[in-house]
Amino acid sequence: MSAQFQTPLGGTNHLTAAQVARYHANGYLSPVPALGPELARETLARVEAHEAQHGEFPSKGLKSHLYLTWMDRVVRHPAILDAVESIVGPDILCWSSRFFIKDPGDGGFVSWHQDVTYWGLDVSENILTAWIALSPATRANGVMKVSPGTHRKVVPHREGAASNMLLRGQEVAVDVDEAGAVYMELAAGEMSLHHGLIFHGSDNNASNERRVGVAVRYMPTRVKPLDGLPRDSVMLVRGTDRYGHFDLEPSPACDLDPAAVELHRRATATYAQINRQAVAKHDAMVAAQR
Ligand SMILES: O=C(O)CCC(=O)C(=O)O
Repeated sequence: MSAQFQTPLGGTNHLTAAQVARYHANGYLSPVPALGPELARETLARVEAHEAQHGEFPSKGLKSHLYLTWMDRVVRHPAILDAVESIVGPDILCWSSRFFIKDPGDGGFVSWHQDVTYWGLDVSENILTAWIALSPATRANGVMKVSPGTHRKVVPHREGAASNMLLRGQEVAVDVDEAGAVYMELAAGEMSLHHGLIFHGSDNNASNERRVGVAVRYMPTRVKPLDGLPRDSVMLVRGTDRYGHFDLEPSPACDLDPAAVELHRRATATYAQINRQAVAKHDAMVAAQR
């Protein structure tokens, strides 16, 4: 718990029972207060300063919280963790994080997909993403869309088109109710929460502004990795890990600390192997459901 943390509204950022019920019924909840406008602005400035100095983030900034203190602060932010705790309980792991940056005219889009199918984790578990807007996320700049209620079962995926921003370009191989899609517009500093199995994606950025968001993946400590995969690592961001299913990652001592950079290199290389092997397991899971 974070008794000392005050949201801009005062108090903590835990969800109400009605919000939690809505999340479970629909598979998402949006908008939810997160970093607030000032910290969002400051974090965006740090993202852009980092890009100016080092170029594009490797692997879309996967797990940059392992070597950047200001991203560690984002994934551990009490307002975010309060809301996440309302859904996953008090013992919380950050499994991963990554940037989703769309520049005007870059053509980047995200096809409809389910997240957890490629992560090597037990898909029946309560695994969610907090998608945090560092700049406003609008219909014009390619805000994230969800298909409500699609979080109850795993569906087959195929690997999709080139300007797809996903690591494997994957997309669901079933029809999606586009007309029923909900576009989760956010102000900078707000977030949406989405279930690991909900169908979601986003259109290209047709505006003149950059859309910058960071997706942080959280889960309870009890979640098990699928059998037979390389051992994965995660960060304990709240509570206690009584299970030991994963190696625990430390916070970086300083930005680009060499030990943290090396840990990040190893963690992302392990994830690349898990991701490849999880595809076959996903196909088996879908077949078992039929
Ligand atoms: O940022 C987007 O447009 C899509 C994000 C996404 O697919 C995710 O968070 O899993």
